[in-house]
Amino acid sequence: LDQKGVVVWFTGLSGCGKSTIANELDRQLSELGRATMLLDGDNIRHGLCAPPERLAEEHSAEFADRFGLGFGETDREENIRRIGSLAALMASAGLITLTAFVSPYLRDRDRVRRIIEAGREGDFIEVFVDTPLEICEARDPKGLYKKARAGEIKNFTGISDPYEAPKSPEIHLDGGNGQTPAQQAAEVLEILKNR
Ligand code: GGZ
Repeated sequence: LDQKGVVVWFTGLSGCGKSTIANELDRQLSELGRATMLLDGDNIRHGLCAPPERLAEEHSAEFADRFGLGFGETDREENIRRIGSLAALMASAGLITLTAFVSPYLRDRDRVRRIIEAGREGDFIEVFVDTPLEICEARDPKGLYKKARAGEIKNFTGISDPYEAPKSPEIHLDGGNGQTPAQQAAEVLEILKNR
């Protein structure tokens, strides 16, 4: 591949737009002929990091217990560890690797950063999609905030679970300023081009 791999790590609340922006950026990069890989809940939480309910159906209760990942602190930690390792491998193969996970804990994100930057300084680009909770909750595309408010979902980020905002992300997108996902993706693309 005639390109250098990199990990572009989107983080933010559920409904902040990170997955939409990452998908749009993926499309823009592909148009430029770049080889990319996008990791998000849609392809990761169905397989590599499937929740216990799913593994119980596919395998057994015991298997689900041992390997299933939910949304408690240690399950999120392991989720991010697996995704980080996968992203590091993909970047080392030269892919522009985009990830879109809530990844609410500073420590977990910094651990991924250290692993990726160990071999390749500057190859971890953290993108904080900073959309106010009120906006995310008003969007509520899957009705999850409503359920969380009603107590039907435990450990819901922003409602009953913490979100630790990045202190010095490489890119800080203001999700409350009316920009479209395409414009936000274009902003990230410009920064990638300049690197
Ligand atoms: C946060 C949850 C939860 C809880 C289910 N807390 O908007 P979505 O639906 O598509 O994105 C959220 C996704 C979060 O999974 P991640 O793998 O990104 O989380 S983490 O990085 O923290 O491990 C949301 C849905 O799954 N979801 N329950 N309790 N989001």
